Amino acid sequence: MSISNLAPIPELYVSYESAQKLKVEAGDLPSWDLTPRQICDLELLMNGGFNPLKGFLDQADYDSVVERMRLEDGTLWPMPITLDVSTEFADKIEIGQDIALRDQEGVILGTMTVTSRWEPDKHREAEKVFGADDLAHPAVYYLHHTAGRIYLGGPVTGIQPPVHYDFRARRDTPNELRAYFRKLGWRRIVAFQTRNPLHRAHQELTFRAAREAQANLLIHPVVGMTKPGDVDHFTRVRCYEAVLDKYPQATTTMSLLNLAMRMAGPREAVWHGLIRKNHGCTHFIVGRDHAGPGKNSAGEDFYGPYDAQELFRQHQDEIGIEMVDFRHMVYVQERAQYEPADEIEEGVTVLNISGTELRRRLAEGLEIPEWFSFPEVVSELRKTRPARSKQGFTVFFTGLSGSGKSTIANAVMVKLMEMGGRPVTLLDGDVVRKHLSSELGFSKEHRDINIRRIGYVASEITKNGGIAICAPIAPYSATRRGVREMIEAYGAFCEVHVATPLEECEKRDRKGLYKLAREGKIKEFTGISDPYEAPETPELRVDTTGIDVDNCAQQVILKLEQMGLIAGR
Ligand code: PPS
Repeated sequence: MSISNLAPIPELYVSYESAQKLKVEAGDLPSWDLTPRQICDLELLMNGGFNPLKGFLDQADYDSVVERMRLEDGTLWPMPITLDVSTEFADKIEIGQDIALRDQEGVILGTMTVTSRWEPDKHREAEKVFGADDLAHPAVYYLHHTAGRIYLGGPVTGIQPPVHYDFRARRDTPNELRAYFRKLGWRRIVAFQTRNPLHRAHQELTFRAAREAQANLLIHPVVGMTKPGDVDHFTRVRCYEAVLDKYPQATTTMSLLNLAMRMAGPREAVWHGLIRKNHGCTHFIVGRDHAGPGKNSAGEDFYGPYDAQELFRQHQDEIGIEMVDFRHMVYVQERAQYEPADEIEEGVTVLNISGTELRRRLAEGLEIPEWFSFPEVVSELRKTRPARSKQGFTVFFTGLSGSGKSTIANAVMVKLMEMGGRPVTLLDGDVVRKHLSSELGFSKEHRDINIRRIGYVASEITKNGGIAICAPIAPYSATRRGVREMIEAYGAFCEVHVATPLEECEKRDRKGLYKLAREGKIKEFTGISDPYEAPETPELRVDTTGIDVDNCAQQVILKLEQMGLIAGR
């Protein structure tokens, strides 16, 4: 079992000539614009990374995968790979019809014969696949708020792989890796999956794994989609490249995997194993809390730290790849080396820096010791994650019309400009509606588009090191959360709920709109005839009743200082 035969595995691509013909014919088919996650899935379906799948799951396979981690024919497969679409699109599709699958520029990557169309029970999918129907789980959030309502399934015909302009030479299909291993005479290969930069503990772990398995090492980082908030893959790949020369060149290689992770812990580990088996590996490293999604909404871990190892062990023979399991690695000061936590005797000094602590040190510009990471890695990380007081950020005010959002936002803007150092942009509700969203009304759909536009602009400002101050009503929690995620990929997000009660806003009625709303002359008016979902855990809540603007603005500034966004004097 532990020797790889490295014969090519089946792909879903047709020949070059057929692809040219098919591309022209597919131009007339109903076409679906793939989401970023679907593009990742399709690439691995087409190149054999998801072998034995031949397309997006049909309903029978989906039900079976959700319920028992197996395709209908009994083959082990833990993750539903589904083509989620809008109801509108699904309504136009007949069973048996072919559809074109296009990337975001409109290039046709493949076609799919639709053999199945259904509305999934997403609550069941969340419970069974991710272990809880809890929106704190990124994949559950995605399922309910990003994925389309209807799933289509059927076999895929591959025309061409998605184009990547970045790190081209570092990306390999399963068959390219198999050919490479064959060429070098590698027959035992241990794969290391990662979505984080490599620090010294990871290096030790991979060295040990290669020794234990007497195998060559494949560093196989995920560059498709990882957990929201992770270090971006450009930075990570630069970090990997910086440490690669610390590995023996003759026995180690690195390849990038365009996988969209789901953070499904145990099920994800089994899935990762199958994917590595397809890439020609014989061994797979599973450490502590593999593909863990973090804490649930009750503040507890979704999965136990070694649940993934447990599930992998149960299915190891079927996966066809051997697990190299590791306990948590920690640094033993007396011996100046990393060792598995469970092998260390009492009385020695154990050092460890958690992911959260590392982020804190980077955010605050504090020292990161040499025993923890490589100077090259730390310097790359510092370039993309400058200290918080030098990063861009967004202050997002939300509250009823007339609650005082704009007034406080203006005061905060002026104070920040007085401090200097970073450019400040105010995206006020009224101003945005004039310049960015003039065609939009106040239906839920239009409000959401409006807020997402604001979020997009704010995220660009944040990414480029500026300060964005937003002050829309933003009445819906899910949309605000989406904006938060967009921004937190680049910098801090400070949500300020301007919680002035409705009665007070109505009493002020600065623009006379409440009166008109009460008279029914303005429809869908927030607080009167349209909902406002108050934030449950904003960074700050202020009520302007009986408090002057300056005081409220001061509270915001203090909050920003406390969050480390404004450097103290
Ligand atoms: S939203 O829900 O976030 O998209 O709203 P926003 O872009 O902030 O726009 C709110 C301003 O538009 C005026 N206005 C209304 N508000 C709420 N409901 C209805 N139906 C409506 N119609 C017009 C109102 O002046 C809001 O401004 P503010 O500054 O919040 O008072």
